[in-house]
Parts: sequence; structure tokens; C-alpha cells
Amino acid sequence: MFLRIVRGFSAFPAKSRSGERFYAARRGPSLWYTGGVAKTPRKLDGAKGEIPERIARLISDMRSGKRLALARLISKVENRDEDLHEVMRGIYALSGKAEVWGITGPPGAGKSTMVDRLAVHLRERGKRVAIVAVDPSSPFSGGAILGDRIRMQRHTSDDGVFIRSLGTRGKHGGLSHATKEVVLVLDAAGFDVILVETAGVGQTELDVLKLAQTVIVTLVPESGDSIQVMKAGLMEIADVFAVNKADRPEADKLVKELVTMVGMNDHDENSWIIPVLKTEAVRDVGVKELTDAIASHQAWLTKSGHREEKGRRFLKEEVLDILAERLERTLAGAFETRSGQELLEQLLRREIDPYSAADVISRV
Ligand SMILES: Nc1nc2c(ncn2[C@@H]2O[C@H](COP(=O)(O)OP(=O)(O)OP(=O)(O)O)[C@@H](O)[C@H]2O)c(=O)[nH]1
Ligand SMILES: [Mg+2]
Repeated sequence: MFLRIVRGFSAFPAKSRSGERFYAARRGPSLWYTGGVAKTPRKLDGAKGEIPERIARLISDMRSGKRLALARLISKVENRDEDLHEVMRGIYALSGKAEVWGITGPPGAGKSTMVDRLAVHLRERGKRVAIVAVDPSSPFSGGAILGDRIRMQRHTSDDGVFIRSLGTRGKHGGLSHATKEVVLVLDAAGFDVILVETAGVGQTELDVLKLAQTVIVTLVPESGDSIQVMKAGLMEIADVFAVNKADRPEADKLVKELVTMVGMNDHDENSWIIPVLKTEAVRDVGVKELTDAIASHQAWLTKSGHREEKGRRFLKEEVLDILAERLERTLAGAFETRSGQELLEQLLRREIDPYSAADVISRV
């Protein structure tokens, strides 16, 4: 493996008699990260190191409600800035208190209208609300979601509401990982509820939703039969169904189909039974009931122990995401080093086969 963390050992670069480079381990008190064939091992700060002053100041400004500081920290996370690690180190202990609600559904189902309404209801209940609109198809932040921003202008003078759009950054998986970390920053900033809207129902959106404790799937009568719900994997991720645009015909039919589908799920007295609600987001009809249903789900999560279980799963994924991101970066440079190029030459000369070459790289 390129990435080798050896607890209780320190590593130093060495060369075998046949000229092969490797890292040898020596007993020692430190935690080391060895970054590749030609690199010198670098000591990790560990979790206890000092947070640089400028980051610490940004975090304390964010905690005292300064929006600019919050926006700066989010940008650092979104852009995978070189301060990313320090920012996460500084905010992590402050996070873990917010409720995270994910809102998904087909394009045009009324998700943004719903989020806007939910925010109003939450404000009435005295909650501070952050809204993250994720649009993987948007080539840059804020593109396709600009319209939503305009719709949400009613919140601009309210200190208790913060709105941010996230677009495509980096490659696959990158957006959902960055979104999770943006949510952690908002959590650390002290928002009580974080609403995450994702456009569409592709894989990226499903990944994004893994960070939510409660997932609200918004459907509309004309989005067709419930078969689509099955196909898109929505049944597996939904905690609450909202049949929006209930002013349109066929809404009751869709509600009935969904209730039947929910009833077919295995459940016992401890299971959460997915509620199906009718809403009309534009006129704020049924949104209060939706807010109540979500609150019940949050209460059930705590009571049933699922909150902790979900938390454990998210954190495992978060660390695996970080490792995957690092490995991807390291692997991308595998042939950039001198020894990497030499390995390539050996491959060309048929002196070594690709599997053995992979072994050489992963042994370092
Ligand atoms: N008739 C009716 N129209 C609604 C309702 N809720 C939202 N709409 C309208 O549906 C359209 C789409 O609403 P949005 O909130 O932008 O939908 P969205 O799901 O966020 O759309 P994307 O983010 O583009 O996928 C807007 O014109 C809304 O005014 C409703 O309950 N009834
Ligand atoms: Mg929208």
C-alpha cells in the first residue's frame, strides 16, 4: 500500500540489495504517514496539534455568527483547499448536534418550494436553519439553483437562515464527500436543522443522502406510478413520502399506491412505518404536518437506537472517503516518480508483468 500508517513504529526509506526501494520500520513513539516511493516519510500532526491561528480565528468568528467566516470555511471545504484538514480538525468536536434532513425527488417535484416552506415552519419553532442545495448537473456552484435563491429571498434578512448551493467539483464521489463536510461545518456553526436538497435521483444524489438522518422523498402525481419509486431505489432511502402538488388530480391514487407499498415492507412494533403525506408546497398546505412527521422520525431515531447506528455508519464512510481521496491522489502520481518511471520501463521491456508492478507499488 502507498498509504501506510504504522502505530508505534517510525519508517525510513531504504534500498534492498537488488536496488528496490522500500520503507523499513523502526520502533518509535510516533505515528507516520509514508507518502510514496521517492518521498520522505512525514510525521503526522495527530489530533492534538495546534490549529493555525488564522483557522482558529475563522472558526471562532463563525461560532459568534459571522457569516463571512462561515462562507469562507465552507469554500475551503468545497474547494478541497490546502487548509481542509485543519478546518475539519478545528470544527469536528463542535459538530454532532444538528438534525440533517435530506429532500429528494424527481426534477420539478417542488423540492425547493418545500424546503423554503419547511424553513419557515422551523423558524416558527425557534430553530436556526441551514439550507444546502446540491446540484450535480450544475457546472458551477449556484448555476441551476439561482432561481431557488431568488425564491428564497424572503430569508435573506433572517440571521437564523443560511443558504448555500453546491455544484459539481472534482470527480465522481467528490461532490457527495464535500457536501458531507460542508454539513459538518454548518453543524459546528450551530444550526439546529440542516436541509439538504438534491436535484434528481441519480447515484450522486443517493450518495449525498447518506448523510441525512431523515430523508424526505417528494413525488408528484404526474411523475407517474409508484413503479418508478421502486426502480429509482427510493423505497430503500425514504423515511417520509410527500405527495406534492396535491391540488392536481391523481394525487389520492398515488398516495394509495405508496401506502400499499409501504405496507408490503417487513416491519414489527419497533420499525419506523414510512408516513405518506399530501402537500401543496406553494400554498403551504400540509407542510406543518410534514414538519411534524419528520420530527416524529427524529424522535424515533433516538428512541430506537438508529441515530447512533446511522452515525457510526456515516463516520466509517467519512474516513473511508478520506482514504479513497488520498489514495486516488497518490495513485495518480504513481508513475510520476523516478522509480515509477523505471518500473514503467521494466514493464515495456517485459521484465516485469503488470501484477508484479502493482505489487511493487503497493509494497512501498
Ligand atoms: N400546482 C402546484 N405547483 C407547485 C407546488 N409546489 C411547487 N410547485 C411549482 O412547481 C414548480 C417547480 O418547483 P420547484 O420547487 O422549483 O421544484 P424542484 O423539485 O426544486 O425543482 P428542481 O430543483 O429543478 O428539480 C414551481 O413552478 C413551483 O411553483 C404545488 O403544491 N402545486
Ligand atoms: Mg430545486
